[in-house]
Amino acid sequence: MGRLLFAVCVVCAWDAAHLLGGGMLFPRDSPTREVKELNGLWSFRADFSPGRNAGFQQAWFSGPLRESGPVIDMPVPASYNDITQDARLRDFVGWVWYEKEVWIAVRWLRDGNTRIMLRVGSAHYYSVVWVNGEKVGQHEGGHLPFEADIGAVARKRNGTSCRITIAVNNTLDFHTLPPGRVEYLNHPKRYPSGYFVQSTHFDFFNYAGIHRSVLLYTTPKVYIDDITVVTNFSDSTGLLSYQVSVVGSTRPSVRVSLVDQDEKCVASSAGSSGLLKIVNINLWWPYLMHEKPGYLYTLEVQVTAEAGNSFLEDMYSLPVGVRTVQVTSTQFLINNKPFYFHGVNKHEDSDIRGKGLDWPLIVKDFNLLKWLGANSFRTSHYPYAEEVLQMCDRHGIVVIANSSHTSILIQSYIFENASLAHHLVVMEELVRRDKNHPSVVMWSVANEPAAEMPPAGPYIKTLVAHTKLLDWTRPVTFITNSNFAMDHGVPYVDVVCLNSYFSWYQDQGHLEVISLQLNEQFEDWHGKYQKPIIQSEYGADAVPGLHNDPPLMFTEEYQKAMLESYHSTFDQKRKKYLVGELVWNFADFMTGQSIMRVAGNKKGIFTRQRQPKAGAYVIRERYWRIANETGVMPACQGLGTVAVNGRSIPI
Ligand code: BDP
Repeated sequence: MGRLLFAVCVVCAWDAAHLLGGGMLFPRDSPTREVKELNGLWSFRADFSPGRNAGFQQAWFSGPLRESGPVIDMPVPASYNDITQDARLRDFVGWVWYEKEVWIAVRWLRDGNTRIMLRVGSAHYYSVVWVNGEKVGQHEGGHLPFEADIGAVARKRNGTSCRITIAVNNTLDFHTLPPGRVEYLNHPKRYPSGYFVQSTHFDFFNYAGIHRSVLLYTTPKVYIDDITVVTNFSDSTGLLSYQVSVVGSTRPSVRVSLVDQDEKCVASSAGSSGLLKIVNINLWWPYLMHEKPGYLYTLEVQVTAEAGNSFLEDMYSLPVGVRTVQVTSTQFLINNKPFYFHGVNKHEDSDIRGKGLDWPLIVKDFNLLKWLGANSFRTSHYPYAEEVLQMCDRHGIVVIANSSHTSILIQSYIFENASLAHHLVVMEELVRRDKNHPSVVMWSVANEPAAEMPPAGPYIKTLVAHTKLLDWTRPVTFITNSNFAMDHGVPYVDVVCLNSYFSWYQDQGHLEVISLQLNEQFEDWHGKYQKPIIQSEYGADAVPGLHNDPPLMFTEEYQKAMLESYHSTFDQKRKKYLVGELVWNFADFMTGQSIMRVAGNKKGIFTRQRQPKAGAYVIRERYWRIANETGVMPACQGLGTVAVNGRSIPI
């Protein structure tokens, strides 16, 4: 084991208790809860010591960070990599340290019946958290939230500010998700002593740091820990079964009411589980499938309980949508109607911020999705911010939710039990966090998991079975590369998702082979498995502004021509069993440096700055045409039309 990774494992061994037991309900204000954002500038230092563990040896958490060495300003949320001019920080591997001094309201501290929670939306990859020098917890894995109850520690210092220290390590090994490896290059004439590099076997930059919001929030001591809703309908009656889990009292009294968008209570019930019936239901529909897409009700949950001499009350409001999802051998059904995914694959990625949550970017991306006529996306290659899924719920954008597993690492190590154990935890965290989003219609347990290797079969089988146990209401899949052997793992999924790059990685420059090869791909896979298929990736790099006619690889013309060649075969197969097409990729994104990439992956139909390339207009024209053809979209939604390539396109 490399020395660097050893530093991570020593920390793990200190305290086996992980931060996350519950706490997957998104923190919201309510009459009984308060939320305080800790975003903004934090103090920051990367531990450049040779073993990367000076911070632990010298206990940097025990006093203000500025006293143990120099600090710089670091914005949160953001990846730290592109914030400075220092290439060493951009490419840093190991522990970085964040710190912020915050005030906690006296009313929070004085009320012993108030829980004070510290929540990190996500930090990549391994995090340890201290408050006033006391360790409050740790968490493995980026892209998912974790939290700690800091009430007891904060109350020890009533009346003074509170110092929050978070150490984050981005090292990836065979058993992390995604996997990677640290290579030590021991050649004294060629590399400095102790030289190592982090190899990653996935195609995006290993951005690191605190990527999503850090919050303090309160709940009463008796609190709503989790809510699960499952929905159905019969004719015009909606059915919503709910389950509320309460912590802190064995005999809580639970009341729920469902409120519509006119603020009318349409159903209510008492008890920690039950079934609500909603007459004249407004179903949740995808964008472009109904004139009112994304209809949400609010499930208001109220809990009261006696705790000692006190009477405690907690309230939480959960947005819910009523819809069903089903799969047949040839169709993907939403509310019993065939749904065709005409969408994109995305990345959480942008200039300067890296993978940091950024509201202007999120809203811009949703405007671009609508401009394209896209009704769906895949959260390639990891769980996205909760804020993004909330937008999807509200706008009716359908989501395939991915775990953080992606690798083209052809090594059986990544299928060992240690990887599987962590992968199962990630699926639990993911399903628990995202199960109530109507926009999420399918889980994907992995992306291109070297499916031609025999250990992949049982590994995928276990993951799919486990995910179905966690949530029986949604189909489960994994994303496979159509070039790899077919059998491992695929028999267990509900929908076959295929990535293929004909005339790009094979038959380079030969656009003329696409329709033959794509046809063969579809017929083989459907013939063998009799399951609906989604073309989950296809695309070509296009350097923006690079032109050649007739098309040459890397020009905008080539990307456009390649997309068009795929589309003609899609049109034949979508009459049969093809249920979706997701272009790779929505926008250009940063990757590690290699001769395969020109300052990042350029398969975006938009640039990294979200400007359309020629391919974006091809997709836009196609998606609006498909939406109009389904006949369910009311003409143009009254938004008007725009001329594209001499044609009138609705927006
Ligand atoms: C696919 C991978 C994706 C890559 C893409 C590409 O799933 O992560 O970015 O290839 O090479 O196989 O552009």
